[in-house]
Amino acid sequence: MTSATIPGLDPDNAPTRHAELLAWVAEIAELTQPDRVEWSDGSDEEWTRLTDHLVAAGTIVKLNEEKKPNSYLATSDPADVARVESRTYICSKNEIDAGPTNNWVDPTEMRATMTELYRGCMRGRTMYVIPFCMGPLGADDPKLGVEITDSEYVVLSMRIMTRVGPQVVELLGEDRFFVKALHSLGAPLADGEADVPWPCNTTKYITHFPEDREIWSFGSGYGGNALLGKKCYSLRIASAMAHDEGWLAEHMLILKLISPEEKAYYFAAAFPSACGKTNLAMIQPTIPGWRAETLGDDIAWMRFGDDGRLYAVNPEFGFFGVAPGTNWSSNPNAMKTVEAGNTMYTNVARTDDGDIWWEGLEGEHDHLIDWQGNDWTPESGTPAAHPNSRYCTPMSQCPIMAPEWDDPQGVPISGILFGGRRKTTVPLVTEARSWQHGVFMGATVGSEQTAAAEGTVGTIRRDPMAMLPFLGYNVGDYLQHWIDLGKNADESKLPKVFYVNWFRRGDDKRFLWPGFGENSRVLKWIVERIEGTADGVETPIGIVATPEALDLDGLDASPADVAESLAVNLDEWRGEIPSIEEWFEFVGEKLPTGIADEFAALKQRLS
Ligand code: GTP
Ligand code: SPV
Ligand code: MN
Repeated sequence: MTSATIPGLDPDNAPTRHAELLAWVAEIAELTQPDRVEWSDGSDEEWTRLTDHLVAAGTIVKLNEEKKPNSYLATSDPADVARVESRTYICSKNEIDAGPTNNWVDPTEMRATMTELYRGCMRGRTMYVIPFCMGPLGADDPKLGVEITDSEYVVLSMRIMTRVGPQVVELLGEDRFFVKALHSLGAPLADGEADVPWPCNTTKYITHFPEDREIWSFGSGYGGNALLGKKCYSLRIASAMAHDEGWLAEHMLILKLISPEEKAYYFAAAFPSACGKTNLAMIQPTIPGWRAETLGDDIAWMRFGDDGRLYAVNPEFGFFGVAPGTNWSSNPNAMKTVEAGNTMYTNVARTDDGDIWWEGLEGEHDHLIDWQGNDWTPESGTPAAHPNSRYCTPMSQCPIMAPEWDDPQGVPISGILFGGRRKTTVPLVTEARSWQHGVFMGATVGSEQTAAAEGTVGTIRRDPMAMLPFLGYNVGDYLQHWIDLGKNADESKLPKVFYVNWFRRGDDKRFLWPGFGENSRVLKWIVERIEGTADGVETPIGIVATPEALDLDGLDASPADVAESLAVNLDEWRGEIPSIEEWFEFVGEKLPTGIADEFAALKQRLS
């Protein structure tokens, strides 16, 4: 088919006069050969039409309207359940600009390979064009994008996760810059061929062209592989933009903590995937008089304001949260958010009365339909929900959203927290001695692998600032960028940096620290350090809280466990040195001098 004959492609049918956008849409339609082209408007009518379509196709089921209003459960192909880091590429012009942590292919070669994959790949399907905005619509320089996709599930999820609709088209105007984000399931249908519930392709590419600010994704319909506003744009492409323009795009939650004196403190915290960001973002403090509100659970864009402070905004519009482990006691605010309805669940289990269930959720069931569509009983011996099953839900439904969550100004950050999932070695909370020491802490974050990506669960890997899978450029340049931002700032206005670990374990594998709402006790200590009122003990690794300095009133944990959670075991830390050494050797020649200096000083203090 030529453009003249693909229904919906006629520019007169388009809601925009943006010449570059219209030309790109025509080029992709001619390449991918969809049956029709449709411009997504994010309307309720579109939501109803596409959910009806996917119910008929068997991709999603409608949940019990009384229990989960306007909500659906999608179950994916068992081979398409998480981000695929081994198939994720940063195709910068020069290999050094992507390396050493990213997969790299020459951009010309990659474009040629993927163009052949895209040729005819939307046959039998509808090509949707989704204009979207990351961050508040009222920003001076709104960050726009357009995703082209042949997945209705992606259209529905993008409506939840990003700002879409006529206001975005208006912002695009006739010539405003936008990120081109091309996505295909890679599953064309021959004439009369029946579709499968979760079309995808065994060949997958999640490709970024950082200099061109472009994303090409092929073969997966899941999460960060397919909802291109999220990790692809807001972290990989945005981190490259931020490096060029002097700001930061980070894998961080944004939290507001309000003291009994009604003073508000904003924190940003980076933990690797499935290591507790959503839970901390929605924390329900257990200590009397303290309250928390949230601004974001996964991504923060931060830049210095005119007053010299670092301000953060959340580019997202929804939560794509890990389901297992979420419940009314661990995260009541997430539960209230999803219970409000309008939620797309993926790969959780379904109850006989059309509700959902996952491991860790309250309620016992003799029978379920598991995430793969099989009958499940407590004797099955397999998880009913996939460990990386997720809920996708509008942020506006969260009962503790901070009123300023949609403010383009952002919020001034008082503290930055880094953390990972470590059974040993890393204490509950450590304060950095300086900005540069904090950058060193972030640069050496280690964490046990989780189910959020393919790989062996439990293996420790270094994950700088929890950005290892999300860096759009060279990690050495990235760490230098962090150091430079601190050098050029007024140190007294910089956020203080802390390293936390909620996951330390005792001999019998039990968690030493109860975590979740009790983490407010750690946040209180952090606030008091910022105010200069709490004690900490100088150790070779930084300033560590003492049990006496933490508010442990009413805590259900043994004093011995708390002490062990805070212990700095010098032998364990000496044992870290070879693995940090190995990591820095891998980072290579671009490792900043400032980081090497911090490492030398740490080794000195440990010797
Ligand atoms: P992504 O969305 O993949 O980026 O993950 P995330 O960092 O938002 O992680 P999330 O908050 O969803 O938590 C992941 C898992 O860690 C869940 O199973 C939680 O129950 C568990 N978890 C979160 N906070 C704590 C904590 O303080 N202590 C313990 N023991 N587990 C926690
Ligand atoms: C993560 O893996 O860090 C996520 C989920 O937040 S995804 O959007 O799939 O990247
Ligand atoms: Mn994440």
